[in-house]
Amino acid sequence: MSAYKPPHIPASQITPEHIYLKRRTLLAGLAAGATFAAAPGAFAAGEELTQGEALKTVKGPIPAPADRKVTSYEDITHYNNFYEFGTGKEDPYRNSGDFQPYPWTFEIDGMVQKPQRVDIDTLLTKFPLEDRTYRMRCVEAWSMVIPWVGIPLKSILDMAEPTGSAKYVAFQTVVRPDQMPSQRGFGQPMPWPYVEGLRLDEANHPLTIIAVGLYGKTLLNQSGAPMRLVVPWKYGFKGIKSIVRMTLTDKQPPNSWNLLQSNEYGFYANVNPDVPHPRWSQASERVIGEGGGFFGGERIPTLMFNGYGDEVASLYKGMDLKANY
Ligand SMILES: Nc1nc2c(c(=O)[nH]1)N[C@H]1C(S)=C(S)[C@@H](COP(=O)(O)O)O[C@H]1N2
Ligand SMILES: [Mo]
Repeated sequence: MSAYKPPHIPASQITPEHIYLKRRTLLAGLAAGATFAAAPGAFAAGEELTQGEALKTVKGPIPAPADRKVTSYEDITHYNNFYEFGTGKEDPYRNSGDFQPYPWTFEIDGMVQKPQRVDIDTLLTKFPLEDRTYRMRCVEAWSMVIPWVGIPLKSILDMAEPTGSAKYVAFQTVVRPDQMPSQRGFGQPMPWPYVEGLRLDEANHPLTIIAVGLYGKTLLNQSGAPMRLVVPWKYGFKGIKSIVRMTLTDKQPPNSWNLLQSNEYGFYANVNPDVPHPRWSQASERVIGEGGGFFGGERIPTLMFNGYGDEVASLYKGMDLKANY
């Protein structure tokens, strides 16, 4: 069951239509003397996807939150948590310049009928890229509204045909000490790889996506290029970045923040204003970019399940949400 099987069609033989068309446009632009040379690495070989490239997206099934302003691209890409590049909020954008997100492949393995290695180009070819504007609530009590571009995680997992015994999905971030400064040397902030997990019904929920972009463009390194998890009713640390492995399993997978501080960070991590963090209240949140820039920010009340209770509360019927924090 764990035997590696290559995908049926080598991904290198496929150019997704929306990428193909854009490449043609870019190449035509180049021929016409346009100034793409300014973009770092963009289309140097005329082949690879790169960060911040325009994607063709379709309207997603979930309306954007009506009560909130979408956070600026500047704030979304300059205020991040991505400890592989440092623990400061601006470290990920400052220190991620060496990271090469393309080409990229990831594995789907474990309790599946068809374990496989998938090329990200295959994902971009196979599925419509949906606009999904979600609230994003970090466990540190700050929040944004992010216009993700993504694919339902269920569509991706189903390619591998999970077996009846699979109950959870375990996720892993890439380990590349040569490209991720906090993965080398002394004083590393946490053990690598960063790992996360979901119950299979959470993973299959229609709100759960793998994001491949935001603001209609491929992800920048600091946001988890080229693909990261987004589970909008959970604290941000569940949204594991730069994923290289998804393993279907029958055991609850470990997750990095729980391994680090199990009394402060649980497996479920559902946004819940009534369950305080041991060191601070979760009843309200600081809105990044509103009235105070990065470090100030208007405070608003935090919503149960981050405002997605109508969609997801039934997943936790009968569960003690204080014990399962
Ligand atoms: N691999 C990895 N994934 C990660 C993190 C990290 O440090 N490493 N930080 C998490 C935390 S705590 C949050 S709040 C979100 C932040 O996502 P953003 O920077 O895109 O807002 O990413 C999550 N995913
Ligand atoms: Mo977070």
